[in-house]
Amino acid sequence: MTSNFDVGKIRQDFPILERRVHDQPLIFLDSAASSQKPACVIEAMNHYYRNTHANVHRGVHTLSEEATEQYEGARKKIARFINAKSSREIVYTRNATEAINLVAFAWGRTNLRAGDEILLTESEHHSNIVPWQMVAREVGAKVRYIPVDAKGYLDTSTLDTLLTKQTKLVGIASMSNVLGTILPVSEVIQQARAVGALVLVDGAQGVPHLPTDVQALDCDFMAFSAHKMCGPTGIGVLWGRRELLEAMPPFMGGGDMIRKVTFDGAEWNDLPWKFEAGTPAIAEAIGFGAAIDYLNALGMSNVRAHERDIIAYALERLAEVPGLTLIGPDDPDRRGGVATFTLDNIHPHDLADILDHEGIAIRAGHHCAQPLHQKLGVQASSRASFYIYTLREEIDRLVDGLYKAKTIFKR
Ligand code: C6P
Repeated sequence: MTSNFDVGKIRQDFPILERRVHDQPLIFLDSAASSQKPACVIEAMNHYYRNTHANVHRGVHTLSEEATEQYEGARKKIARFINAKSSREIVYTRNATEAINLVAFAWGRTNLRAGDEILLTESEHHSNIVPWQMVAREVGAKVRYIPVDAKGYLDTSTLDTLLTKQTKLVGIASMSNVLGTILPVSEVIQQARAVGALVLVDGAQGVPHLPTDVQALDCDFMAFSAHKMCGPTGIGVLWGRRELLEAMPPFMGGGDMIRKVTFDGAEWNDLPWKFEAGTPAIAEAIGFGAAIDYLNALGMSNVRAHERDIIAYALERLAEVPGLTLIGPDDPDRRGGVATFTLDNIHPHDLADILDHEGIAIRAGHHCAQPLHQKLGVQASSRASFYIYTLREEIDRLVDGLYKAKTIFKR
């Protein structure tokens, strides 16, 4: 690995990795669900609550001014992290899910009409399917899907027929949380542009693991969550092109999102506060800012290089296990740090339970992607997912655990 990417040193930044589970050292292979937090993020939030807590944008006293400065400072860090043109384009939400719902309802209700089409991929998370189904039902629009092939790659040859004048928005994840596939987002954006469709990128998995540049990508919206990228739960981001956000009505009404209110009506605040009704997640925004500083110090290209190494190793080691079927691409250049599989006919929940007794945390189930599982013809799967602190030795321990499960089930 590159000199400033020392996994052993990185692990020392994560207090939880010292934990034991069932008297075994913790092997945390569930970072795609939520990553662990470095001490600097925990400390930033702790410091804020001990020293600076007050509501933001409201008081003229010192604490409120300091809290506002830190809250807005984090927004600037996030803007630079994804190369947004302006921090005005960074809307704080609760998570990626809320960010997508914001677009589906604030943009969708205003701009979608009966007969319009929303084009998604078959590998989307429920968060990038259900809000669109809801708004489509409301306005009479139709949701269509770009197929995923047997290897887990997006079948872009279908775009010529699927993208039509009716397509108003394309929703695509930059990385699949099940297949691990790094999706050809640029190609999809270029083709969507040709029919005048907007593109929303679900960056919940992509932003934590890959360098992200919204201007170079030329998308219209991007949604992501802090908790999958070393930050706290309870805060996420909707990035949107300024002109689109300006034209959208607010999603929720209340304090902070208004400029003026009378008994008869209200005028909206400027961006991004127009979309941030009520007291926001202040400590969480500050924690998110600290997470961004942490990832920047590591370098996102180094993060990706490390994960490429780990997934390549995992694919190789898992393929050795008899009865194990890997789901998703076998090319580590096109796959993030997510290894999903089935093992014989052991139920993924039983497998996860056995591994838990070995101190190994994996996720089992449909991973909030039921339509994709239906397409793949499996009810549920097991998923090991990796991050900056994952060691090759942990993959070895996972493989040992899988053999143990096979012995228990006499397979
Ligand atoms: N996937 C997983 O274990 P939230 O819950 O809003 O932070 O993120 C939603 C979401 C959206 N898109 C993708 C591609 C995702 O992977 C997720 C979250 C977690 O795979 C929890 S279900």
